[in-house]
Amino acid sequence: MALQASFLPSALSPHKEGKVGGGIKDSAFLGTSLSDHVKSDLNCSLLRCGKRLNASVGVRAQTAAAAAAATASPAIERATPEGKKTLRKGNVVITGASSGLGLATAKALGETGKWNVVMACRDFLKAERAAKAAGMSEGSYKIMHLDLASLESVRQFVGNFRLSGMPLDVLVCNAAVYLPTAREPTYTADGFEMSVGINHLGHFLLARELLEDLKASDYPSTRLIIVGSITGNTNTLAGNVPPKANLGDMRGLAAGLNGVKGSTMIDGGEFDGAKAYKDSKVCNMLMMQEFHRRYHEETGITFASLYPGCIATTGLFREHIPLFRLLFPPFQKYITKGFVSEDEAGKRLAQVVSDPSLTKSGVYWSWNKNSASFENQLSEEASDPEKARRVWEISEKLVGLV
Ligand code: LMG
Ligand code: NDP
Ligand code: PMR
Repeated sequence: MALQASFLPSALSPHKEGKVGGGIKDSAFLGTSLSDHVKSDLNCSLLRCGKRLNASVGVRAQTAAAAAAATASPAIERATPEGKKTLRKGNVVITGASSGLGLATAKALGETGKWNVVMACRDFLKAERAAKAAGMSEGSYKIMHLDLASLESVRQFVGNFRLSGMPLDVLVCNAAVYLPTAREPTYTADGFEMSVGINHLGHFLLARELLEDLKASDYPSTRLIIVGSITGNTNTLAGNVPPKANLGDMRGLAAGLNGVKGSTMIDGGEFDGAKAYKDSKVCNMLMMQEFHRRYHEETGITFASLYPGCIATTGLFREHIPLFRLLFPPFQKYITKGFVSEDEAGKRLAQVVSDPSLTKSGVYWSWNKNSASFENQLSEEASDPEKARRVWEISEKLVGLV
């Protein structure tokens, strides 16, 4: 409820009347104005909102009455075909926002004054300190506990988020671990190998559960974003540095990734932490496409993944040997020139969350040297529809959805 108290003033702030076009233009991010194409997309979204209202009220009914009253009535106003101006801030959940890319994105979105950021983190205190140290303003964020290494925690997070009464407009699946030096596998609470368990399976359950909430949102553009990576794409030089990603026939995944009945690796091979991470990123990119195929048309939700650039200074490399951590940033800065700062990467992800020109669904975004976004090509494996379907179907069994 504290969440609500801190976010309500902006949610209920008075609105100006205006045409849809004007309103949308005002909400453009980073000064980007709208193309006609996007305007018409957004108009469609607004109309769709009307259709979604019943569902919205259904979800809201699970929450406290006061919360429902606070959020439902402006939603009705927004849904009018005349197209009233957006009244409230957007609500975005970012997993793993206690450091690196997630934190930088939370800060970038919070600073626009247009977003309430829910930082979904496993370490509450660390997240609070990180938000303060980054200079995030008090009213712009709320920390909620989420440990992706436990499916129970994922379900609890979903329940707590719903109790808060906030609509969900954008979900960003960003958290990850990278365990390149581990000799033996470690496991999540549910017995899955840790990297795939956290990076893919935890997010898969979270995204599947929160899809209902995204569907119920009346926000003009709803999005589900998953952070992918170049290292999972074998059509690039970086993706060819061994060990390479490869899901094989997924026999290890199908057997539960627990090392009891089968392997801890998706492809059934020997444990390799660096490969497990890259495989998990392939799953992330496949998952986004499968969501797109199954739900984009019906829901209008934008499903996208991205490679934000090589953010060589983040906590992702905390488990790597000290020499690597020392040399990796200059290597990326001066040799590959793939380096990007945490701030810059945060702005990129923030664009994918809120820029009206990045509403296309089913896209894997990357940025060129001038920091301009473009639709990138995924590797053959990371864009294989049959693999996407199999990852989806096996994963829903593993996380108990079927
Ligand atoms: C693995 O080793 C381990 O097996 C695994 O357990 C895990 O730890 C994993 O990724 C972590 O590493 C892989 C091995 C790769 O990595 C290394 O040991 C290399 C360490 C190098 C560290 C890199 C950063 C430091 C670089 C130092 C440079 C000094 C910079 C100083 C800068 C100062 C500037 C002032 O093995 C290799 O490295 C072998 C090299 C493999 C190169 C792969 C290239 C393949 C190219 C294939 C081409 C394919 C073509 C694709 C075409 C695409 C076209 C679009
Ligand atoms: P960081 O390690 O800085 O951030 C990862 C975040 O994930 C941290 O906040 C961490 O929490 C959180 N996290 C880890 N495990 C869990 C868990 N079980 N439950 C909840 N949260 C968890 O790394 P980056 O910022 O670099 O990584 C962010 C994303 O960017 C990842 O998806 C990564 O794959 C991707 N990426 C990164 C690249 C890079 O060059 N750095 C390149 C391409 C993609 P805590 O703070 O508590 O440890
Ligand atoms: Mg890689 C050519 C460009 C390029 C880019 C953009 C990256 C990104 N890397 C590139 C090249 C190379 N790397 C080359 C030529 C080598 C051999 C020296 C190399 C090595 C290397 C290692 C050992 N690179 C790495 C590692 C890691 O441990 C990182 C990793 O694979 O984590 C899974 C990594 C990365 N290189 C990148 C990026 C973005 C990473 C971070 C991984 C990620 O988040 O996906």
